[in-house]
Amino acid sequence: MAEFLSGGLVDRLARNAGFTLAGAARVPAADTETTREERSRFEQWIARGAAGEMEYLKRRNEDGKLVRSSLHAVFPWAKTVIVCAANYNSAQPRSIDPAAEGTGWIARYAWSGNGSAAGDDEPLRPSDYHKVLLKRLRTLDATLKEHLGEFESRCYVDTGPLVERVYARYAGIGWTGKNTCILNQRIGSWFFLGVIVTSMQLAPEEVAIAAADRCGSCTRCIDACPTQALKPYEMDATRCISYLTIEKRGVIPEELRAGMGRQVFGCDICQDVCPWNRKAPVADDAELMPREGLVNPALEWLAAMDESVFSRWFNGSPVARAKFAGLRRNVAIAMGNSMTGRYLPQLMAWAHADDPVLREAAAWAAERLLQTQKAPSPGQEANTNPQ
Ligand code: B12
Ligand code: SF4
Ligand code: SF4
Repeated sequence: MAEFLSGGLVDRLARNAGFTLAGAARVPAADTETTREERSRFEQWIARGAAGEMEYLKRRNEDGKLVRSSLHAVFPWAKTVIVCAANYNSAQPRSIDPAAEGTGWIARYAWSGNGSAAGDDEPLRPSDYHKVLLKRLRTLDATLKEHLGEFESRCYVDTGPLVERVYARYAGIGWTGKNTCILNQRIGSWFFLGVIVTSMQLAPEEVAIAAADRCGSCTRCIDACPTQALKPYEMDATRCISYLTIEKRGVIPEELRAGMGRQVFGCDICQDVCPWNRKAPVADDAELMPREGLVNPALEWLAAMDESVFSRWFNGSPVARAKFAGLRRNVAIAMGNSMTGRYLPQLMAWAHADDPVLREAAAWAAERLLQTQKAPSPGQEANTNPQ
């Protein structure tokens, strides 16, 4: 068995496995200044209530330590974390670009479809980055073992006992932006992260060079956030539209609804305004291809979906996490923010729905429309979407 892991080998094999970038970082000793600082950032963030109802982030082990800041406790053998990034950028418009009237916004990361599994004239089947990246991580893990011999390892996309973005920074993938995303000078921030925790030592001469913080005096993301969820390098997730539309179940606090605008699943605004994403390269990835119907989807099309159409479109897609009920609640709020009176009949119908959350959101939205609606321009037609 080889004694050390080399960054060059990781990079080469990670690219062969389908990643855009990869790096490796030593797991720092349990009680250094750096680990203490990172741990206390995470603990304070949880203690402030910034994680909202995301209970999985708050899980503690039997010693009462937060699982996500206890890599040493969970895997005492862990020496190196390999961090891999997969670009999901596409040539489609941004959420902040002018869009057809009556359209909502689904976050870019959730458009993905599998081009390699579709026939020429068939629509793309949904794909989910968790599955796509995990498969690639396992391929990388197996090929590393072919080269180096057996070692302990665990592959994770989102679910490991670590904050992936912390290790992404240690591994030189990028810097932590003021919007809290990891940014890479060459490819911006439209990428997913996946990690392999390993028992292999990184060669002594291979210290990843941490990327310099290139946010400078820019504050565009903070200024653009419609719900004031950001302070520099820190997010209050309970105010973030991504949290509200994807993770939050039940009623969305009323004071945040107007800021949600037309976002019906996730939010891209603080990345869309980022100057480092202006020239971000477009991905060439058959498993993460944008599904056209999901770019600027018509609110009427989303509202008309029943559960079986929702399943056809979103089973196996990140959008499934919001569930049918969550997406309809979000569409009702986006309709309320549209200033378009033609949604009133739909909202009135939903105001009598069985689901109390939908009823409440629809009643709020109808009331808002009555106060804010623009008169329809002559000949204005309903925007009913795609397929
Ligand atoms: C929970 C979660 C969310 C929550 C909370 C987000 C948040 N900022 O924490 C919500 C639902 C809001 C969310 C939204 C999104 N998410 Co998310 N999310 C996660 C998840 C599962 C955990 C994140 C976490 O632990 N947060 C806790 C906080 C405290 O961590 P943190 O902000 O990263 O801060 C730590 C460090 O960065 C450091 N730190 C913070 N500030 C500073 C400043 C300095 C100077 C220093 C030195 C250190 C430092 O200390 C903190 C504590 O350790 C990760 C996957 C994972 N396992 O890590 C994906 C992840 C972060 N999300 C991702 C994505 C793509 C998104 C969205 C773009 C989706 C969308 N379009 O709607 C948005 C982006 C919103 C944004 N501006 O971050 C990607 C990010 C990729 C990238 N390039 O950064 C990840 C890594 C998923 C993945 N596997 O690819 N997400
Ligand atoms: S994702 Fe949207 S709501 Fe969340 S911090 Fe960024 S701009 Fe604000
Ligand atoms: S918008 Fe500006 S401050 Fe925000 S992450 Fe990008 S460069 Fe940094």
